[in-house]
Amino acid sequence: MKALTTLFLSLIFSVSVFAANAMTLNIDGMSCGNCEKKVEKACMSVPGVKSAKADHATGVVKVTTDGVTPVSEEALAKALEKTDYHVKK
Ligand SMILES: [Cu+2]
Repeated sequence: MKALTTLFLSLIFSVSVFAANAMTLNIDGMSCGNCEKKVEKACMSVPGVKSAKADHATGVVKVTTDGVTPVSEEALAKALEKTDYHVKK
């Protein structure tokens, strides 16, 4: 019974950690695939970011992190400030 409880708790924990590893940001100004690449590159330059997938049609970039390095929305916004795109507040 204890083993089952432990299994359950670790399952819930891993799910919540997984959720914390994904971030979605709304980006202003993307209009084509080239913009997507620039946004993705800027996000990837932030330490701890594992992947970035931008979509200009929805104006969204989905970022996943390595789950070890804390990645703040501020750090991503700062990296994007260097491009022509900005995080929608
Ligand atoms: Cu473009």
